[in-house]
Amino acid sequence: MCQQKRILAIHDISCFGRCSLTVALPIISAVGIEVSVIPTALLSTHTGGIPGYTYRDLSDDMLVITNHWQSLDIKFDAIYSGFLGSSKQLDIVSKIFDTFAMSGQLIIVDPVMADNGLLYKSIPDTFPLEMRKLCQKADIILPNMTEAMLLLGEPYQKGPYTKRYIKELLKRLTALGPKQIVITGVYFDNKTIGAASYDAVSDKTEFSFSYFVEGYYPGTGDVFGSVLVGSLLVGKSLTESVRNAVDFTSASIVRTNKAGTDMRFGVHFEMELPSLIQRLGRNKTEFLQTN
Ligand code: PXL
Repeated sequence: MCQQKRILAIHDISCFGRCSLTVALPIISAVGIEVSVIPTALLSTHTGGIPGYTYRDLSDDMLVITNHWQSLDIKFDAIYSGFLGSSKQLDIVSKIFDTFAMSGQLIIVDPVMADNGLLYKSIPDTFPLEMRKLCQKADIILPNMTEAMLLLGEPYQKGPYTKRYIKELLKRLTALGPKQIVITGVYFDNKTIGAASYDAVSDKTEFSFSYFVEGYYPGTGDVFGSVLVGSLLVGKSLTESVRNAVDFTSASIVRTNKAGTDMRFGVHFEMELPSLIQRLGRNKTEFLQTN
């Protein structure tokens, strides 16, 4: 039997502001992958600079959903986790990984917890240490520079960085367990910014950059992660996938910057979807997996 590739996305729903599930769903679906979701929390907006957001923890629903799916014998080719509402949810996600584990499956953990040297408002100080344990179960982790330092338990340093510093950082992060590391927010000068990736099996480090645009755009980590995950699932290499994710995220930021809209409301990624589909969607049979 042929079955479409299926991913489980475990993130919050920020009802307004274009991040987490409201970007993961459209982006990954656009490239032909079936997306199932387990929402971790329901917020009126994300927590990145919009005051007065509401927050409902959905921990109790997470395992109930999992149990029902287990009874249906549902399988996932990949699991992609992002923003988690509490330390308790780290254990729940860990259990979800165990429940749906199967060979050949890709586990991607985006250790969403901080940016620009600071923990997000709703994240407790003890969280990074516990996030390290979840990362042990991942094949790939996607920290930004702040999250990378938190995972290593070291102080955050502002850039510009050197190639040597980033290469060492990538290698040291593989000591946590994952064989592939992608760090975002890497820059060697003030004109370009992008991502660095490392594959411990091939011992290969790659960099991918685009032009720097002034400003802080919440949700771009989720846009980046969703394109990366979609690209990997349609069969592209890690290097190609990082390139696709950098290009898509950068084009979305440029579009938003040109439009001049409130940066807190997220990036205009929607009009970039057709070019992503063209880039990834040529050979539809690639997305099918034979059970
Ligand atoms: O984009 C990361 C993210 C996801 N979910 C929520 C957030 C943030 C970043 O601020 O607040 C709720």
